[in-house]
Amino acid sequence: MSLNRDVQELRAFVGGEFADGPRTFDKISPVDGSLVAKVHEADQELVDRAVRSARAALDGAWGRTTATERVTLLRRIADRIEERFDDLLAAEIADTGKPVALATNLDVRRASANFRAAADIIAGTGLDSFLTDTPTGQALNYAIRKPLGVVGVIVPWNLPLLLLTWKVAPALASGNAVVVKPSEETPSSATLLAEILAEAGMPAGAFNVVHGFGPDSAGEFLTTHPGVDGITFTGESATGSVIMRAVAPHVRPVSFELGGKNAAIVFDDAEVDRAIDGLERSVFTNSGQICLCTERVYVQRGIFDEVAAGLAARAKGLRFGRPDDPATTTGPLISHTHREKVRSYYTIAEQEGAQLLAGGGIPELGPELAGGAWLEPALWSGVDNSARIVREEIFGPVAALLPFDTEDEAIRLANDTEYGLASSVWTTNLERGHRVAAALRVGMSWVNTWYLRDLRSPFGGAGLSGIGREGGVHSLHFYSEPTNICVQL
Ligand code: NAD
Ligand code: 6OD
Repeated sequence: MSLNRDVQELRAFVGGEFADGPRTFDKISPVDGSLVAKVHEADQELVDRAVRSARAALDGAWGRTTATERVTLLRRIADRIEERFDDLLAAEIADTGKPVALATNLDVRRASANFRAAADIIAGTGLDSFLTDTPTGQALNYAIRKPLGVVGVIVPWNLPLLLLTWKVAPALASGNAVVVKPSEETPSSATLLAEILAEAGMPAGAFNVVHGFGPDSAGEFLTTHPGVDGITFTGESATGSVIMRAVAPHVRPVSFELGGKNAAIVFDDAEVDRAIDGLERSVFTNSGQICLCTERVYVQRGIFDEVAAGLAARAKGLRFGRPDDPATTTGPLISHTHREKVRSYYTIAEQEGAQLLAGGGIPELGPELAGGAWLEPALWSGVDNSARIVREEIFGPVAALLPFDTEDEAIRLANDTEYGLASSVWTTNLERGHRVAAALRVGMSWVNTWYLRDLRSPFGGAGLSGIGREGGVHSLHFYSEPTNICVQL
């Protein structure tokens, strides 16, 4: 496949048609600094049109579809995504610079899988009904699920298509109309998805896209819009807090998948090579830009040096390069701004007296890639849980390694955070694996693996890492509301 693309012009998609915004902004490639796209930024008026189009779709043909019709449509969308696989892949890579193997196996594959999973859940969901004894006989109770209405979907840049479809598929399956705002850093695949959904037969207005930024732009216009019935958001915890305040005047429900400072715990009974393989994936995949990535590694003291040396060797073995080079394992960070944020923690680590085990610089990649947002990973030791590099989400290819002696201490250290998204536990003692996984205050805990997904499982975080769960029936619980009907028999 060729990853060479012309500079694109990306418009909003409103009421079944592409629409211009009043001005455009530039999307720049993180690989080499070249121009990827001119993106039409939505103003208040365009967001308002999108919300009104979504409402009109609910009041019209889309609102009258049966669950069975939606199941058929969602499966057709999944087929169309597979037919347009290469186009989506090129769009995703142009925006993010991630290596082709990663974008293929993680991002784009999950787009069709998300639609199929949502269709399967709706197809398999029945009514909850039961009989209630009353003084005058029995009553039949049942609940019907109704869509929330117009759902605002706001997503980040790290897994753009995966996270967008993760939310849009169950929202549409439940009968909602959506207005989505992709990240300003990754506008391409959402725009292509609009085209694909329309081709698959999605009625006009049921799926709308508005591009732009957060404050005083499309994001804020969407979250403050009185015509939006609920917001599902993935992004930073601080942004989640702003969005909570924005929806408060209209008392709208939110589903939040936010930041993390995820711990891995490696016990001295672990298969060490397997644990190092897992740590390599969980620290460096997507250059550490996955909310589930590990940034704190607690290692039992007896194997600390072995694990630290093993992971440092893996860091040194990462291959930077063009995304379409099959030998590339590691892409750039999403932007220069983000690289500077991550790099500021390299300085903080030095100030905190951390020992650098590997990386820590900017790789020399030659003139072709000189304009990109490239950064070596960094692994640190020699700090305790009070260090900023151990407490704050960095969202880059980084981890601090800390020793522990006992199981209780490992649990205490891992839980000593305001975040609560994910964890991984490495041990051959399965009783311990279950016990420790259950004791961690997180939404997801893996044992002897990392980021292994079954799309029916609940996904989300505790504390600063989010509100609510999505995935399988958990998504349906957010995207629809039950009405209980009680009939005296
Ligand atoms: P971000 O919060 O800066 O932006 C996310 C989205 O929100 C973007 O589309 C942005 O334009 C929009 N936005 C920003 N300010 C807004 C506002 N005031 N009102 C409305 N919308 C606004 O996050 P990011 O930098 O794009 O992504 C990285 C963050 O996302 C990390 O913290 C990461 O942990 C988190 N994340 C969490 C999960 C999860 O499932 N828990 C998944 C992926 C990323
Ligand atoms: O795999 C998923 O379904 C999911 N929501 C992943 C989130 C990753 C965060 O960056």
